[in-house]
Formats: sequence, structure tokens, C-alpha cells
Amino acid sequence: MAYELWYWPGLPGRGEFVRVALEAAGQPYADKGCEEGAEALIQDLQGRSGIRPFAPPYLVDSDMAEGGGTLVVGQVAHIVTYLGHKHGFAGDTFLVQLQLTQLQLDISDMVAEVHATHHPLANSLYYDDQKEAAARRAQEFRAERIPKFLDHFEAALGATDGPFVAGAGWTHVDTSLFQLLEGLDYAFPQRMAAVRNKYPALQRMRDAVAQLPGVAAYLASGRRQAFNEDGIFRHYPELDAAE
Ligand SMILES: N[C@@H](CCC(=O)N[C@@H](CS)C(=O)NCC(=O)O)C(=O)O
Repeated sequence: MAYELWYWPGLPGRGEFVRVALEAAGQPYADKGCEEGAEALIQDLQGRSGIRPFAPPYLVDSDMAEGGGTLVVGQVAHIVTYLGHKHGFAGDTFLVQLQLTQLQLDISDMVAEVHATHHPLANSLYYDDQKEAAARRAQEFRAERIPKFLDHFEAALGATDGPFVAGAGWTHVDTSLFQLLEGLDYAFPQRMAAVRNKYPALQRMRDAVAQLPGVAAYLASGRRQAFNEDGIFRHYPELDAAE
């Protein structure tokens, strides 16, 4: 198998953005963190030298034709863009490719802000140790940041006739937006219910991604991990509200 995905077991987290892109593209992969556990992941990462991934997820591609080497790619935005270039879902022209990369980085920014709603002070502290700051951060995220980011993605989808951001063919941005919306719905169900009607193009894209044969098969497979309170997208009822 050409691809190995290394990510923490037991949570969809950032690894799921990579999984959805691989599944949409019909590319087989070994889900190494899930198969071998967290200790194996730590050992694998620490065993790598030189320019190595800073943190999971990372993708190992042992099928690099040029030079015959093994490539290790870190950073979600970079991984899915790499896959898109390799398998033809990163846009047709250089200009579109650049725009898709930009949107992919915007998605990474929003994901980091989602994480900050439950970990506003420090990643090393428990949620329980930063609940007060989390409540303030989540209130600001719900009121200001969700509309600002979703308006931005809705406008991007309005640039073509859709259903995808680059038009009729899906790209890595669509699979990532799909996963982002899934996560936002899990973490902030009241807020998302309140704003959902403002984003018809996002909803249409999301439905179209879910219907891609590879994604539909994955969703029906039972292999997709459920969201939980260990990942990026956590549902803490006290952090959600309609406003
Ligand atoms: N910007 C990176 C963030 C990677 C990241 O924060 N990974 C988390 C898990 S979702 C992690 O294990 N971080 C360990 C650390 O930052 O020390 C990406 O998008 O891939």
C-alpha cells in the first residue's frame, strides 16, 4: 500500500481531513496510528530525522516514482494539497491551484480557532483548568468568527456554478469544508442550526461531497470514527448557544 497515515488513535481530529480526501479519491491507505497505537506513533515520529513533521497527522508516501524515495508530508493543508496535485483534485490551472491552497489554509486557521474554544490558554492544560477563558473564547467564536469564516467560504463557492468550489469537479477544499462543517455541527449544534440557512452553497457542496462514491462508501462503512471530547471538535454544551 502506497500511503501510510499517522494520526492519534481514538479520535477523528485533524487526521479525518486527510482520510476524507483519501477516501474521496479512492486511494487505499494504512491507518497506522489506529492500527498500531499512540506509542507506535510517538516512536515513529521521534525516529524520523532531519526535516520531519512537527506533529500528527502526517502521510508517508513510499510510492514516489521520481528518485524512488519515501516522502513524508506533514500539515493537513499541505497533505491534502499534495494528494490533490498527485491525483488530480487540486484544480486545473495554476491560478485555481493557488486559490485552493489559500482556501485550504483558511480552513486550517478556522480549525485552530475551533481548538482554541476549548483550549484558549494552553494545549498542555486540561479543559477543566481553562473553562472560564473557554467560555469567553467560545462566545466570541460563535458570534464573530463562525459568521466571518462561513461568509468567506460561501462567497468562494459563489465564484462558480458549483456545486464545488472550483465548479463541477471536487477538490481538496471541498472535502475539507465537508469535514469542517461536520465538526462544527457536532461542536456547536445550536449555533450552526441558527446560521445554517444563510449558507445554501455550503450546504449544496456538503451534500455533493457526501454523495461522491468514495465518501458515500466511507460514511456507510462503519470505519469512520465518531466525534468525541478528545479531538478538535468537542461538544461541551456550555460552549454552545444559538448566538
Ligand atoms: N497545523 C498543523 C497542526 C497539527 C497539530 O496540532 N496536531 C495535533 C493533533 S490534531 C498534535 O498532535 N499536536 C502536538 C503538538 O502540537 O505538540 C496541521 O494542520 O496539521
